Amino acid sequence: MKTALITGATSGIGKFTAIELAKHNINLILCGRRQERLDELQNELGKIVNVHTLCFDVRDKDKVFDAIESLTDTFAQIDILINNAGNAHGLDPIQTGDLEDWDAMMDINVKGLLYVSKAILPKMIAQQSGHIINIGSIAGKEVYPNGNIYCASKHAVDAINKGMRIDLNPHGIRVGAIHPGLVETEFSKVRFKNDDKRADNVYKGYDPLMPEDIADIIAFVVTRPYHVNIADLIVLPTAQASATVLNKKS
Ligand code: NDP
Ligand code: 8X3
Repeated sequence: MKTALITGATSGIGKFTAIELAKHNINLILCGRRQERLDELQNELGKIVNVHTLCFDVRDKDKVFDAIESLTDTFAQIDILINNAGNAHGLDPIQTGDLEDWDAMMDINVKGLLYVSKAILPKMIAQQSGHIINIGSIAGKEVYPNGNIYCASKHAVDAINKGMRIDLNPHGIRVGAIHPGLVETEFSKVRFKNDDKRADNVYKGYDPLMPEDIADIIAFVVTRPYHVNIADLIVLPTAQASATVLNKKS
């Protein structure tokens, strides 16, 4: 049985990926900052597969390395890494953007992804196998008004994904990214700092992607035969044609 480590498993895409991978008999290491949510998921999915939880903030370098080093026995080997933890913080023009929002996006979406990957890579290199899926965004392929730093962070993920694939090529490690468009999760609630009305409005007037849609695609990607690596995938709701073109009815 394979083991997958999923960052950002407490909500949205990460949570539904955990549920989907359990259905495929993949053991799980679930990560996030909200321990009670990790516990709930462990109770539910632990009936199907082995589940271990790690509670840490991806921004905290020491905690990241301690958490990965603490893995023993059945959880010592990590076959699949889903680098999913991340969020947008704010949606402001660059001239009025909040420095704390900028720090959060660069520290979580870029540096956090790097710390987790750096901690896990020695295991995959020793195994001479592994599969890394980096969750980017349409914001990593295009830039939209007021998206500035979030888009920069996701463009960085796009570049890191490509760089990882090149550098890890001699070690037999598969690397690929999935770049979703609009997915209805807690994403907009975080971006708009718990302004629920503004957040809900993002997903009104069309059918957005649901986290289950991305989870389903991740399960497809990780269950391909070893010689198949899905390297780069953009997934949009049908109503969305690009980062800025959305067929919204209201
Ligand atoms: P959610 O807000 O629902 O989930 C975000 C997850 O990231 C949570 O589990 C959260 O866990 C975790 N997370 C956030 N900050 C940290 C941190 N500092 N340390 C550890 N974990 C953290 O959003 P989504 O599911 O939508 O987002 C998942 C990924 O998908 C992100 O990388 C996002 O950029 C990307 N994405 C989302 C899209 C969308 O429209 N929703 C579209 C394209 C990409 P906790 O708070 O418990 O730590
Ligand atoms: C999330 C999608 O369009 O809000 O990455 O940037 S978007």
